Amino acid sequence: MANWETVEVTTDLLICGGGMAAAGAAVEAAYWAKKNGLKVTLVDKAAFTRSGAVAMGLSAINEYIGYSKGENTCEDYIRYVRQDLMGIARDDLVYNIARHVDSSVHLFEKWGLPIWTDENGKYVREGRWQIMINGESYKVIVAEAAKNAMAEAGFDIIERVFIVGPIMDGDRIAGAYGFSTREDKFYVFKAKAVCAMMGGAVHVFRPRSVGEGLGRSWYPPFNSGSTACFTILAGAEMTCQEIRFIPVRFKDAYGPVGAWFLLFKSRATSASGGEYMVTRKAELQNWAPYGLVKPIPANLRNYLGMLDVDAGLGPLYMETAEAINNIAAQYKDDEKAFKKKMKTLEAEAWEDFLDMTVSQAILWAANNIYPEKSRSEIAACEPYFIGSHSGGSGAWVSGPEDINTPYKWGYGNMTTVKGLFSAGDGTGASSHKFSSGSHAEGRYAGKQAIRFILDNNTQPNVSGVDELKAKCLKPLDVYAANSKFTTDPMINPNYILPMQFMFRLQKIMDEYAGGVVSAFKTSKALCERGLELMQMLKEDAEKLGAKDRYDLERCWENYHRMWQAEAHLRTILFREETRWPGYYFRADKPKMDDANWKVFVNCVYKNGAWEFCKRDVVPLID
Ligand code: SFD
Ligand code: AMP
Repeated sequence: MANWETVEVTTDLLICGGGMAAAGAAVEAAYWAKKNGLKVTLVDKAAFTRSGAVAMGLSAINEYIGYSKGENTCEDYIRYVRQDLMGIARDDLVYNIARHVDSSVHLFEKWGLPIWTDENGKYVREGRWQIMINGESYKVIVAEAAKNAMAEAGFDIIERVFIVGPIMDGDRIAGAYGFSTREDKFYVFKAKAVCAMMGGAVHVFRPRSVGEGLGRSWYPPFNSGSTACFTILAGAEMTCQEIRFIPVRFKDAYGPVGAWFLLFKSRATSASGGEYMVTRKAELQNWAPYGLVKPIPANLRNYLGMLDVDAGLGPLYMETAEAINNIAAQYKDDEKAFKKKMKTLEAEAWEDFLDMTVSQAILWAANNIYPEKSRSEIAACEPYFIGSHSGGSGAWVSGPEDINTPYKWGYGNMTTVKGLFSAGDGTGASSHKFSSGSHAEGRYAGKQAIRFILDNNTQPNVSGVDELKAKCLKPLDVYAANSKFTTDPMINPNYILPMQFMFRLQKIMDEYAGGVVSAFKTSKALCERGLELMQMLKEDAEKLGAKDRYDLERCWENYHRMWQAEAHLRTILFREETRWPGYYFRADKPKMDDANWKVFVNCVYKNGAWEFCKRDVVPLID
């Protein structure tokens, strides 16, 4: 076996991940742990200051209720989220995040995040729920506050350690294991409670960017399904594993569209200029009642555009020039004011991308696109698993302790596994939390985890460390034992390299589970065949080979993606209807079936087998 040092860390609360949810958990847990003589440890596979989905920055905060300012109510937010997910959302979780999210945003501002304000000092709204920020350094600011809170309490943040999986003591979480991505060190973390907050999953499906732009995606490629895999293998019940998110983005560099639709009030059209949201409006009747309210659910907005593409009317375009000129036209009687407004709008258009998707600004420049002069192509992306945006997949967690909800088993945001908590992209059926809601949910989960520890203040038993180490380092051993058998170590019948493994996984998902190549359509027969191929891939996962530490990380990332993929395929197969056209279409069950399927589909992986069940959707309010 590879000769790596074993490092043991014993703590009370282990926070796995260092993104928005984990930063929230750290701030809150550090406070409550210090007060109660407990210890918190945070582990991130990257550098905390610039890790996760907000690494590059963001240009908006997408969940800000503004209830203390009388702008909106949390009840309105519940209705908005439920509607956007075609009726399938946990009101209790959405409400809990909504009632805490404004305070996270106010903290961000206190910590130094510049939020746009108007002449009266009011936050500038992008849309009803979103506010504009100068957010290039958003993550740096939020991480710094968490670092300070942890340092003041005397707690450690361990960076560049990749979490591979959970350690269990019977039905209770006992910790996690992983390895350093910089040194030859295997890590065992022993903890009384664990927060799994390692983000969503990208590159489970084949991306549109292959070869020429391999790795480019809208959501970060380094969010590789670790939270889903961790919670599944710990035995936690999972929910909404069929709800992937397909965003429409500026084509090829994946620049977000929210500012264009909401702030600039832009139209999206097909090549001949038809506005699909208008020309295809009648289609929305087929998805009533969800298709008939405002805002129209994100998947249905996608779907209408996809119908145009299927009919050969593409490419689709964002009418950027029209939108900018429409706004500036208000100043048309004053040439100087008109020019000034045009300059401001151009600057805002570029900053939107420079704040969060720099590559889109580069692509515009490379393609001679002047947003004020010409329109720009948009397209539906490959699917992502992201419980915090407009998807819904994640762990099934307990509702808040003070709310009358049927989904409750003790500690808010605890999974069905004792002591295992999650938030952000890790929790399901509570979409539209985004960066701010993930932070607020993380804070809540961190506090609840400390509460759990105070009530269960014993160190669970950790055994089998040598076996875990052997399992963790096995890809290095497999490679070392076999790589000399062929003249080119890239080609070897005794192992599979992580890149090839990922390509195989992505091909299965793309072609059988409704990815880009199959125009987001699948069926029972396709899912079943996909699962046969997945089974063989799973067998080959035992033969993953890593030539170095870097490759070892890639092996485990793809292993994590594989579990997310399997949960997804199986859940699509179980739900015999099409509920989210525009995300995926079950071609053999092309209609929504509220009578049988207005339910959560949940699954659990137990004793080597998957179990599925339906759980009622119980609204908190009308
Ligand atoms: O334009 C391991 N998001 C947006 N949210 C907003 O509020 N406004 C926006 O403008 C947003 N837009 C947007 C967004 C994201 C991206 C990439 C773009 C644009 C281009 C969404 C938010 O970013 C998102 O909701 C939250 O960040 C989710 O938080 P969280 O904590 O669930 O995930 P994370 O922040 O990605 O952090 C994950 C962490 O886990 C670490 N990690 N650590 C150890 N071991 C492992 N095995 C690990 N695997 C992962 C990561 O390093 C990271 O620290 S727009 O589209 O709407
Ligand atoms: P996006 O850039 O697509 O991630 O969107 C940012 C925010 O704007 C999210 O809250 C979206 O749900 C919302 N949004 C984007 N486009 C639209 C639209 N056409 N109508 C309503 N809301 C939208």
